[in-house]
Amino acid sequence: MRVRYLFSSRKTRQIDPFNQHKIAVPKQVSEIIRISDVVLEVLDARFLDETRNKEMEVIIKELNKKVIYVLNKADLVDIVKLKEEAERKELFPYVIISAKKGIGKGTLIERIKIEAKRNIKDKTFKIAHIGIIGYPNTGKSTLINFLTGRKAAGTSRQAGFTKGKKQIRLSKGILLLDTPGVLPEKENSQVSTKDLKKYGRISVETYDKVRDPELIVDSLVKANPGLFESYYKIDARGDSEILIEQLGRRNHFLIKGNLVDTQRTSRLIIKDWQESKVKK
Ligand SMILES: Nc1nc2c(ncn2[C@@H]2O[C@H](COP(=O)(O)OP(=O)(O)OP(=O)(O)O)[C@@H](O)[C@H]2O)c(=O)[nH]1
Ligand SMILES: [Mg+2]
Repeated sequence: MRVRYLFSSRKTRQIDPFNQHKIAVPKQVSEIIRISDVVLEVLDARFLDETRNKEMEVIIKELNKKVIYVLNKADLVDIVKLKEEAERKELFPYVIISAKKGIGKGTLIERIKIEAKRNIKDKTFKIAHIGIIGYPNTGKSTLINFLTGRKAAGTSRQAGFTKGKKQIRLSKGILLLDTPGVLPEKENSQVSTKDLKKYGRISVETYDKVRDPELIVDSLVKANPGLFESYYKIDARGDSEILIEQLGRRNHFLIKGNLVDTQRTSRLIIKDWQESKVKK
């Protein structure tokens, strides 16, 4: 028999049973996973491995919830290659979308409906709760707006924009639950230089907020030989200091003593990378 879902706020599950504002973000997100019937894990299509939160996936598994991998920002990659990668990595089920450019809405809604019907735990609620989780800045809130066709969730270029939980009705019987982006606890508690480089590379920290921008530029330049040199048309031969020096001078990013403002120039390079102007 087809299950019919009715929407009414009385019938939605209690999300805030304790003083949620006093609870750390990862706890809030695990609470969302607990009350969800289906979880959308939003990944950045450019960085599938790096934006998977394995800790959250363990929680999802323990709570026996269904996960759908939502590969967002597909406008920034080759979709054929992305598909191959998702198959190779067995990210099943996955849906490829671009929340910003409007790709994949029908497929995703269809998949949500299928999994919601299959996985709704407590039939008395008759409303499928769809938790949306992921690393900061992967496009969770943009996704909600894309799906609902409304500016229901706040979005920002800044990572870490969504602070609390928010529930938005997608349709009769389907409730979307937005969450703040979370990093695995082990990355969050002791941030290493390696993590900082990763955050810059995958936009968990946006260019204006990254700590040690010169270090991040250096790691980006080393990891992508020739890429930045050809984008900026600067012969830096893999030396990030030369790249920063020459680009800063060219853009007149100078400080007292006619020196290049290396911070500002580095942030520009990171911005161009994060916005995929410079890409492989
Ligand atoms: N190119 C591209 N950019 C996107 C896409 N979806 C979201 N973005 C951009 O990514 C940035 C972050 O979007 P949000 O929706 O605020 O991301 P979020 O996951 O809710 O971020 P937090 O709340 O900080 O965890 C914004 O600048 C969006 O415009 C997409 O499909 N393609
Ligand atoms: Mg958000």
